Amino acid sequence: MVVGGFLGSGKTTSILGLAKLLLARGRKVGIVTNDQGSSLVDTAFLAREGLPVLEVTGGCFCCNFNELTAKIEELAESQMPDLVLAEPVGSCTDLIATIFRPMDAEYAAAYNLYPLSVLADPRRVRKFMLKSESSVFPDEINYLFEKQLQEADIIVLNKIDALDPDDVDRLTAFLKERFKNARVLAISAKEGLGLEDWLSAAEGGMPGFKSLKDIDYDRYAAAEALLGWMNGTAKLEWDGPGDVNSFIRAFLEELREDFKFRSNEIAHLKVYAIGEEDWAKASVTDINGQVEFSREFGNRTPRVNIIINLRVAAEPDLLEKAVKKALEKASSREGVKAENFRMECFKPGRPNPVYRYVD
Ligand SMILES: Nc1nc2c(ncn2[C@@H]2O[C@H](COP(=O)(O)OP(=O)(O)OP(=O)(O)O)[C@@H](O)[C@H]2O)c(=O)[nH]1
Ligand SMILES: [Mg+2]
Repeated sequence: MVVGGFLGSGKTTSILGLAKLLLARGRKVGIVTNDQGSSLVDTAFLAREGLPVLEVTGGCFCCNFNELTAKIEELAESQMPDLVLAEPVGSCTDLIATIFRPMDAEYAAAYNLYPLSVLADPRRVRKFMLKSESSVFPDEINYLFEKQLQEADIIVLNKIDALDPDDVDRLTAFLKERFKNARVLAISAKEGLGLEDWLSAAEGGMPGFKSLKDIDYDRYAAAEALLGWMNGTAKLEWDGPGDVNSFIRAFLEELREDFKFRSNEIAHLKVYAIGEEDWAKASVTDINGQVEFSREFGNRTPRVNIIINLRVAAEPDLLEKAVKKALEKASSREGVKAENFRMECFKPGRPNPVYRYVD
């Protein structure tokens, strides 16, 4: 079951929700995550939940098709799962032509494919609807977002806990009207609302194999190239017990302010912190949004390791400077030493799928 959707739409949160639902029904699951770089918050987070998770790093599923199928086979052998949930990179599209059709051609005897689900963040849908002036995301990103939804069999409007019912109706009606061949569902991955209906729709459906015949790879590549990627790790040490939550909030808030000042739209800023006995995870998915914790540290602690993953419409060298500055500022304000800091900052290369089947 491939769970796609733009960066920050809630893929990892909903995969965790679906996995828990399946485990409660006595089913076995495996997960494959994916990223353009390495050091992934999502993999660490899902593994910490006790789920069998493998990752495809250094490029998207379509450009690493054989690695994806190798990881699925590895999971099949070691875990014998009933279902493998796969999270493609959030800036990736054309999954039907590059993943579904090749899988169907080569592996039909071994696996069944569930329909392609694509998650949508209400804020992103609204920006797409209104081409809102408050969005500093360029048109190319809207193009990518639209292509992701065009090939979806099931469009899943997520984060409805943050909407009033009228908005849910309005956004759902818009998505149904605009993407007529897709089934549209509304969920809250965070609160576990609507997950059962989504799973039933996926289990009861078949992929429509709606290849994007008219996708313009130059525009797609241009959209991906607008996004800068930063993956990094560091060790934080306090003299005594430190407030990890406060550090994460200060660090992410510093970055948000900086990107807002420069009008660099944020796709997703995420931090995962792990200590000896506890862990925390927090994100920012909107330039005007708040730091949202999926989990906070319960107690103070003297040291943690952190993973930082940022996806922002900015040049990699600007990202690098912004991260160093935010880390320095937040460390000095919170009285913590950041050591062993390593990061990679880059732009994804032009998408170059191993296979592309369009009829
Ligand atoms: N309010 C609300 N927040 C949510 C919901 N689902 C996810 N989020 C939050 O949205 C942010 C992004 O969630 P993720 O699950 O990491 O999103 P993702 O699509 O996997 O992100 P990438 O892997 O970076 O593309 C996190 O702060 C989540 O807690 C939801 O149903 N409601
Ligand atoms: Mg994710």
